[in-house]
Amino acid sequence: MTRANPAPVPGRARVIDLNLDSFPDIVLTLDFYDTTNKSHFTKTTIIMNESNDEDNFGSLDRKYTRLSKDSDSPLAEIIKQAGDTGSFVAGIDIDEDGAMDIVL
Ligand SMILES: [Ca+2]
Ligand SMILES: [Ca+2]
Repeated sequence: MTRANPAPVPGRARVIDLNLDSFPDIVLTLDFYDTTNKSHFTKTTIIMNESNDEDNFGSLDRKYTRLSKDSDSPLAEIIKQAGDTGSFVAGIDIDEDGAMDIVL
């Protein structure tokens, strides 16, 4: 049996400090099934773990905000690049320059 599409991904969650603020952010990759076209596709979502008290540096009061793909944040590029076929997101310093790189 051959598949026209890649194997479906039921859903993956990665905990990565994307903006390197020492607080873990969450990247979700979820699988969906299009019954009309009978094909799977994925959506990638980023949940940012942000300060809820900007006036007090170091405050542990946090809030979770979904990052829009239309955001001005450079991290929105992850969502755009993942498109509807992304199945894996990882953060690793591939070139060992001290800055995290993203693997899709
Ligand atoms: Ca973070
Ligand atoms: Ca790097």
